[in-house]
Amino acid sequence: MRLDIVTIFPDYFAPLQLSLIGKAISDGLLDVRVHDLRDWTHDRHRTVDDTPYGGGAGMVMKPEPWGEALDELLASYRASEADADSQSLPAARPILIVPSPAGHLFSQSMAAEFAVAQTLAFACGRYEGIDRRVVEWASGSFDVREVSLGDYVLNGGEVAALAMIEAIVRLIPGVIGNPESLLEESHSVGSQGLLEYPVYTKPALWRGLRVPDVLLSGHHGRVEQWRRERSRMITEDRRPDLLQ
Ligand code: JFB
Repeated sequence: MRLDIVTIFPDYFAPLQLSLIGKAISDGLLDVRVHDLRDWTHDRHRTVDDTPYGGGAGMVMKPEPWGEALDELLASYRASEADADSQSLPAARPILIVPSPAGHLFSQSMAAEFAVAQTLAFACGRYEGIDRRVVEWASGSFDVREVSLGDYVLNGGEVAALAMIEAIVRLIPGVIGNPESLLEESHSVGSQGLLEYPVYTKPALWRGLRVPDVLLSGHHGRVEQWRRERSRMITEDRRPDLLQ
């Protein structure tokens, strides 16, 4: 997968070099390119924002640097399309994810959909957001998806993009050592809409707290039943909406 990120804060994405995602990059499963939006400004102050038409508080991201940044991504995609081309396949439209508090709610099924994309880009806004015409224009060349991480307010798209990228990349085949573990997780297809059961490891007695006996019994059937029960109890308590 090729993953491009456009932001005025490239440093936010330094953690992508770590752990599982860093390994996916060094294994060649993932090609991440982080771009500074200010590289596509032309004034002395590298200005990316301006006052909103119609008035109101805050600033809005100017369309011109975004237009030039996305033009350059598209040109770079075309330059590396030799790949799909050599198999005489039409290149799929690149996906442009625009984190937004007004977006569709991000979900595990979206992560799974994005994980099979060949080309993903993130447009991380700041201030009060990006001039609307950028998304309008980009829709001519990209499959544009405006997505929200959740119902709370962030200062920009960067933290949302990082979370989405982690959820997406761990689903790319080969990124996670044991793919069976993916199926049992909360919110995965195999979880049957339940949250995960509690987990324990050694020692069996710690600070006066014992691991439930059933988990030490070696009785696989009873372990399974206990885990299902606990999953259901926890889901009923914390996320009754998932049981509907
Ligand atoms: C995403 C952003 C802002 C307007 C602008 C760009 N779940 C989420 N909450 N907030 C964001 C998000 C996601 N995804 C988010 C992009 C931008 C917030 N801002 C700041 C906050 C409120 N209204 C600018």
